[in-house]
Amino acid sequence: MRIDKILIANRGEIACRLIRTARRLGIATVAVYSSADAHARHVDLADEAYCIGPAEAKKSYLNSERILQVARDSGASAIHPGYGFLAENARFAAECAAAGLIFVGPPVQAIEAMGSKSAAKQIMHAAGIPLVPGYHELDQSLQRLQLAAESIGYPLLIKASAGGGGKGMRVVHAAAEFDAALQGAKRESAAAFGDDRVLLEKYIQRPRHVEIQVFADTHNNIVHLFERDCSIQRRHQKVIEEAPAPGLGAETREKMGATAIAAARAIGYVGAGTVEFLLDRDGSFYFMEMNTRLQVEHPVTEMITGQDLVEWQLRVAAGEPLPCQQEELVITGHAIEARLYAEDPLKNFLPSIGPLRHLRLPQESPHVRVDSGVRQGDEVSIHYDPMLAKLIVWDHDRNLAIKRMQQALADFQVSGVTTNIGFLSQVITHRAFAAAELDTSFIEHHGADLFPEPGAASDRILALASLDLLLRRNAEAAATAAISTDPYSPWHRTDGWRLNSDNHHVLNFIDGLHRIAVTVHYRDNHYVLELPGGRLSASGTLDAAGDLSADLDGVRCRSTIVRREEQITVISGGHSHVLLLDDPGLQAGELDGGEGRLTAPMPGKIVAVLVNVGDQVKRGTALVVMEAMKMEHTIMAPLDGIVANLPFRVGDIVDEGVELLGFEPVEETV
Ligand code: MV4
Repeated sequence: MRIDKILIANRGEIACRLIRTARRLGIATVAVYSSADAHARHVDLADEAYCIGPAEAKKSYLNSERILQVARDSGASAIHPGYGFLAENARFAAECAAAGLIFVGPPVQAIEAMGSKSAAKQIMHAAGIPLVPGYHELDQSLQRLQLAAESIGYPLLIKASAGGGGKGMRVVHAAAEFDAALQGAKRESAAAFGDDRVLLEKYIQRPRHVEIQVFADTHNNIVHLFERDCSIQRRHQKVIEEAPAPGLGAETREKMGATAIAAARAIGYVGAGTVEFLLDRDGSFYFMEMNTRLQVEHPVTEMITGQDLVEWQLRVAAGEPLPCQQEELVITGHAIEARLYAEDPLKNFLPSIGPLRHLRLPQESPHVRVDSGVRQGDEVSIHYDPMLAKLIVWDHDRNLAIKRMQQALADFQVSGVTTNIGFLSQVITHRAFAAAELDTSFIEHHGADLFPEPGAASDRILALASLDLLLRRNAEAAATAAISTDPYSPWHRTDGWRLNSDNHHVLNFIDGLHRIAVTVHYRDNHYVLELPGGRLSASGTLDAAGDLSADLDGVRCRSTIVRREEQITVISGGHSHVLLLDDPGLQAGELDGGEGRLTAPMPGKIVAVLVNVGDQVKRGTALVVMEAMKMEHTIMAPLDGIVANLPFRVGDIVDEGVELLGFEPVEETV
């Protein structure tokens, strides 16, 4: 049955991704959104969009009744659930079918069969799929479980039958611990799932998580599209995924693929599915679970096979045969995916909620793909998973792909929320990752290397922030001069030029709890910065996008500095560091010497006094005009402020460096 219009029952990056393929295939798209997503990217990308409820997922993206209503109202003939939300909800799939809609996913009974992890294992066991040696039977008597434990041997795992994703798992290292561990596991499982049944398994120590992408159509064809290694996880959340699995031999790949196809066939599967295995270090692999949805990490499979898995889904859902046969599928190169999150690795990965004040994505190419659901200015809210985007890279081999990822992470710029970009960079550049020493405890094992202390701002960070400030001030001054009545006024100079003196500025930053003063000395075509670690010569240019190309003591580097009021975020090399500027006078205009005084840059005569003591003036107001070197120079308010005193009258002669008027900045009124 042809699909002319499809409803995307999801949000964020996956909704955008699904729309992209549907549009390419000429299928009209219907987006649904919660009130919190009214301005979200997926709403703009779709041909039409319907609000389905408030931010709370239960009342919007999980509101199947409302979603089906939109399908009717919009005339959609199919629904794609994406992943998460209703993607593996058998009842929703049944409701779609009952409403005469194509549910882009597996048959209802396949979703049901794989929904219970223990039931899934029993089905797979019956189909001859290798399981971890263990006990999955209904007899839960202590005697029977003790007997099973003895035959499995130690260490063994006690798992909650109703559990999944690692919940309710206990490792037992010796027989003496078994009874107590069993009681504890049953108590936990009853509390968490209302079901205290357990299963026992041989404990596979430091396994890898390797999963096979399978695809089945409605004409009994099933293929696999090779494997993905997803061992780099934190608390059962995938962090880095890659394809193919490093070091997986052709024979194991062949066997694992055939096993995954057999698993799919055993449950009459249709559509995109993923069979997850535990891979032991001796090359044995064991069925863990089967996911009946398109996985978050599907892009790495697309990058090494050149296939669009969403196109496959839509074709299969429309009754077409698989686009490829097994022999036509080959692995080309290596792909890696990193999941970029608004979360703070140094606060136990607490979600970082707030506005995306600055967002710049890496340039896409045949080597770099960015699946993102957000745009600059969006708000990362508490309502949904704080994943910002998936960064996927491809190259001819794994080492080259790692380098691509390193660079892409460095080019991914975010300010306004804390992200895990620095953490991801640490993982991807870790020696053990490069050596493909992968297993599910990688992050736990190498944690000390992956969470660098939030060090004080380096001299480099301080130099970049200082240089950015100075260059922006030059640009502002030049712009002011360009519109000034006396553009050549020395007041517009920002090169620190002063008669017979090495003028300098002090920039005060706040870094965490520390105040850091950077003294800036002006030289002909560069600055000399006095930093905590010593002197540094600095020069640079700002491009139209606001990127800084700096030369620090002859070392060139690019960075982006994002300013928001006092806050300065220095983004460089995939890491970002936030400083606060503690020099309001430098926000705009010129308070000479850093002591907050308006002094005469050279000897001259006062020719006009335009304000009175006590006047409250806005930034840029003309205050006093002096004549020097046969030119008039207008002194303007560098900030909103109050004229505190006027020591001179028209006709007075003033020396260089004399304070021309007392000026007290006040909080700028917006
Ligand atoms: C295991 C195991 C070791 N031995 N089973 C974690 C959640 C669920 N996917 C199954 N899990 C495991 N089952 C045996 N017999 C180790 C894990 C495991 C794990 C598996 C895959 C990916 C990440 C993991 C993290 C911790 C533990």
